[in-house]
Amino acid sequence: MTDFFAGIPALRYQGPDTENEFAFRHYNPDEVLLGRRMEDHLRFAVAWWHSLAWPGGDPFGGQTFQRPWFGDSLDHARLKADVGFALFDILGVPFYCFHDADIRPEGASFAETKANLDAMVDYLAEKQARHRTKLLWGTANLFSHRRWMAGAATNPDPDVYAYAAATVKANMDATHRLGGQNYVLWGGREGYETLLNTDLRAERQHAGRFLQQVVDYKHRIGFQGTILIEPKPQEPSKHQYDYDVATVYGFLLEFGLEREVKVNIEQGHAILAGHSFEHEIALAASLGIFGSIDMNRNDYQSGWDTDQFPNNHAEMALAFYEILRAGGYATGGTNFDAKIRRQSLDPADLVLAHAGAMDTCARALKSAAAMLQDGRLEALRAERYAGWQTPAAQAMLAGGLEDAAARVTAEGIEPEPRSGRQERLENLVNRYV
Ligand code: XUL
Ligand code: CO
Repeated sequence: MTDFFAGIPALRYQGPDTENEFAFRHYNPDEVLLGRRMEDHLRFAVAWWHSLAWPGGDPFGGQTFQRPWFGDSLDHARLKADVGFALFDILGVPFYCFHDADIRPEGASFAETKANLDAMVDYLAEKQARHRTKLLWGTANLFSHRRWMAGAATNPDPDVYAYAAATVKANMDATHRLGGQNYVLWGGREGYETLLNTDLRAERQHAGRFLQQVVDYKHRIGFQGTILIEPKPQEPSKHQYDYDVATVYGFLLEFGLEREVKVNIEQGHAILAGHSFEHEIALAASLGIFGSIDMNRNDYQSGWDTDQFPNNHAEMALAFYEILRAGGYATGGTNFDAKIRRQSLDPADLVLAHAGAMDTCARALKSAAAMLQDGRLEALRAERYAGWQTPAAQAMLAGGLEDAAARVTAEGIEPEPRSGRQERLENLVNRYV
């Protein structure tokens, strides 16, 4: 048991005008939008690593948080889980996500580490049975320990590949046992620091084979969840192989996995790759690989992966618009891969960071649903491409280059440019956010 959140009530929806700090202003789980409950649209998840395991360090200083569950024993790990589920109850979130390293102490050997993981999976299974919060996804931390410094599946040392295989297998088993709806692979060290010591071809081949083995194992154990790759261009590596959605899609095609693996898109990673969040979501949806999102924001001045809680609903409305256009989540969800700032010491800071983020997402979702329901944006988009509905236009795609070329003289074509109407569309969006 834990009294860490003593005095903090379970949060309820009280509407936009409430003066109560410990209430939702926009997140109303049972409100129906486009035929779906808000909770089922948003599928919020708390990230174990940032909210429960992160000590508050930055490159210039170490731990700022003093949590009673920080320590290396299984008792500490169980207390952390108690606090975690107390937080989930207060927030009323349907899901959580974890890395193995977040939930169990590291052992002196692989066997000891695995035994610790198994003990914690038993404990989490009991917790899940008594609370409503379930597992959105599990993953293996293949980046913090020094053994992974030169990569996991892409490590020049085959023994590290074996260790990565054993670790991922253990985590897929754990995720399967806990009824996880997805399994995520984020290749934080699957990249390089310097090309001067890197065999790019071999590393990419090994990463591709590893992913094939993961997919194969998924089918053999009957795991029904989705395998997700989380793209990120750099940090910690100078260059990471899963740079962005387009790069991951090319990689999946190369290894015949484009129907087996989808993407978990993180806001901050999209920005680091020089894209907008909504671009990455729209591209993934158009390629049929949209899976889930890690919701956060970066500090736009620092230009680095600061993993802050989202608080700009107008910006996020465009992301949720793309998610709704894609038909919403299937097994995915909105995971808060976000950490409170290192000066935010109080238990209330942790609760209210999530509450504000949930409200911001809910407000964005409402705007996005209204824009979609209104239909004008989609009508204008369709109008822009209407010329392609004619038989002559379709025939060009079926024929050769010379057939398309012949139309110019046969029909006396001289294209007349038309307005893209960008500002008018932006004005339309602003009516809803
Ligand atoms: C790192 C990151 C990870 C993944 C899971 O930038 O986003 O926390 O989400 O390994
Ligand atoms: Co992430």
